[in-house]
Amino acid sequence: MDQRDYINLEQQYGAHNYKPLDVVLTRGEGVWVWDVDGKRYMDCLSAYSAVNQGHCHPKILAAMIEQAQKLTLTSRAFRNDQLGLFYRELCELTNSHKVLPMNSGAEAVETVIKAVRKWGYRAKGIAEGRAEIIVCENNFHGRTITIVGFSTDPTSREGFGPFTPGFKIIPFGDAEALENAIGPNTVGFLVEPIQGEAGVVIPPAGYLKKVREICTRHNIVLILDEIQTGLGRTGKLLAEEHEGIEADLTLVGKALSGGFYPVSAVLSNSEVLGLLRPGEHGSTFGGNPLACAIARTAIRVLTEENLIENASRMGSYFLEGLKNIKNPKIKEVRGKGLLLAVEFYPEAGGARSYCERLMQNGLLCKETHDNIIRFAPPLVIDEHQVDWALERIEPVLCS
Ligand code: IF1
Repeated sequence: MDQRDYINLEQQYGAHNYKPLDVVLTRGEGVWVWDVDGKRYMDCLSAYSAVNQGHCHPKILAAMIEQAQKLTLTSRAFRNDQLGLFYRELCELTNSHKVLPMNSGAEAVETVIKAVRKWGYRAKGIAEGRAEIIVCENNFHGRTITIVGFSTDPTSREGFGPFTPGFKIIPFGDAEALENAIGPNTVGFLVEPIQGEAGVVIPPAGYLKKVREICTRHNIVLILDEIQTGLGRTGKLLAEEHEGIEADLTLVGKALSGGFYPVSAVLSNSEVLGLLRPGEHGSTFGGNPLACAIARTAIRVLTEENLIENASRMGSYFLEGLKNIKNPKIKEVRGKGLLLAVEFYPEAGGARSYCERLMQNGLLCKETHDNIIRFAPPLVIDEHQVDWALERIEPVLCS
């Protein structure tokens, strides 16, 4: 079979809920992926920051194989010898007190919505059924009905109603808007430290610090969705560290498994998770021994291989190189660590066409919101590879 045959199979039998680039990948290693014709590309998306450790990291693979030959799934009806170790290692890494393990990022978000509502009723004394959670415009927290119900992106929500009540939407980056939106039934504020899907939107300096103070003063649970920004992507273990704050609840996923398995978690620095009682929440695969063994190695690789510090250094180097590309069609180049974006003016004709041409030059990138290209390679990237990328990005972005 050739590329077209694979594409035709997807077109014929698959729902068309994506519009992928027409590249059929068959192998990945580090920052590189290869298509079925043997052409090599640099992955500048990292599966939306799920392969921060690089494709098919050998240590995580070895951990997966070893565990898969022993025990993969017990359900939480019984205990297993990986879960407690995963809890301890993740809590020590993130300075958390409690963990609730799930599978997808959206499940972690749904979990935190349930937990913070329960906290509102049991600890804050809010009337049952009246809890309110504040979110931001242009948020992306997943694709479930509850989550898209508080999205401001028409593509994410049109045609999927009716939606879950109990959410209030405010502008991102505006701490005063948060202060003004808080009411007697507000239980939490859910926000991405940097809005990924919105196009790597970085809030004004000091925003998260102000948000932390406001939530503390009003006894509101601060929930940071670090599913994309966390685990080294922005040059810190968690993006909250850029502002020196600690969320009450933090969501992680994606790179928590290094791209080998769906693993997500709610991390708690407060009493909130302690309010959940047996039988009130769970999932078949949540906290399974295979997921835990994989995640334990995935987080160990981040620290043992200094990937967080590398993301900071290589991110600054990559950002500087992108900023040196001069083209009047470019509106802004921005980023934090290895979460970078180039935004074009609308008259440039749309970011998709640039992604198509970048693919011809050996780079796989993804446009977001029409005029923005995200550059987010695996955190293992080295200086030569950044140079390799910039040499191929420059002629395309200058055209
Ligand atoms: C798709 C976007 C990125 C996330 C944040 C929760 C989740 C995500 C900050 C949910 C997931 C993924 C979903 C994936 C593409 C990708 C994405 F384009 F959709 F918006 F990264 F920006 N919080 N983001 O970024 O985690 O349930 O997917 O494990 O839907 O195609 P999930």
